Amino acid sequence: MTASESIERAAEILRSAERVTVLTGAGISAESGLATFRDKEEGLWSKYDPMELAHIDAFHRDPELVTRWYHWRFTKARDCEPNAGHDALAQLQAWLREQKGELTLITQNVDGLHQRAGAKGVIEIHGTILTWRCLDTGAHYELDDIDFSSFPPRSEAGGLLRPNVVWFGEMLPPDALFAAEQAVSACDVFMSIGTSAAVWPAAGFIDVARANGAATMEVNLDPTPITASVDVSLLGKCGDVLPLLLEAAKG
Ligand code: BV8
Repeated sequence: MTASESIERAAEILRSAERVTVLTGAGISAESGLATFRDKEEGLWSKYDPMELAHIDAFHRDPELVTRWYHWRFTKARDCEPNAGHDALAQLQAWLREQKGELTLITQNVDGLHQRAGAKGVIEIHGTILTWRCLDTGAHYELDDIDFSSFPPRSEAGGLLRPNVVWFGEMLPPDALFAAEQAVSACDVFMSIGTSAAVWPAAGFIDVARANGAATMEVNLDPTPITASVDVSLLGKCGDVLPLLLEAAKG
């Protein structure tokens, strides 16, 4: 299939969809200027592997390094803007709702950009970088309420503060995982967008959707382990492909 035939095929599937479930990864935030996990971070962090730093063991081993990394990441997330890919997904969700359908957006990203683009009911299965919590009291803090003059930051109770993200080696938040599994099991279309489809349990969502009869699609810059098995593969940048798909679906 040519690229435009693939877009039309995907649009045709979306036009007849009632329940669409989308899983996004770091690739959809790349055009906002946020490095993905598999691209090398630029500058100071180029010598660290994100897959190593985003681990509960790394935090216990070196809380200063890990909290500096997350401070650096959230300042970039706060200073950047949602891109055309985030905007198109939020508009697709609104359009499907007008057609009496629904789109559930599950994200592995912790940057909050889907919400800033207007997406509703976003399921953050790997948490968020935009709030932190005290290991001693469990109290949650907004970024502006945290003293980052020293690392690792501490609460006024003196406890260590950590970001509310899910690290490798940690369980996913039960409520988010349950909501995601519900959406994956009940959808008639499953879209994997901007993710290398390599991190579990999110990487298994497409298998559950397919087993329940959903049509499957992928939007990604590069091929991934699921590219060969989806019904429609759209290779390209989210910021280019998703607006085209939205326009084609709306006819
Ligand atoms: C758990 C938050 C129970 C923090 C993250 C089963 C089998 C094997 C291993 C496991 C398994 N079950 C559990 C595991 C262990 C582990 C895991 O999956 N390991 C992997 C590496 C094999 N999983 C866990 O630990 C999970 N917990 O299951 O609890 C348990 C516990 C212990 C042991 C067993 C069970 C917790 C996982 C969550 C970790 N937290 N993030 C933070 O953000 O700092 S993961 C983090 O990495 C992201 O959230 C994301 O999930 C992942 C990176 O993936 P992507 O988002 O896809 O990003 P990536 O860079 O890889 O790819 C980007 C893609 O975009 C590329 O394909 C690229 O081509 C494309 N792209 C780039 N630019 C664009 C683009 N596409 C379109 N347009 C563009 N412009």
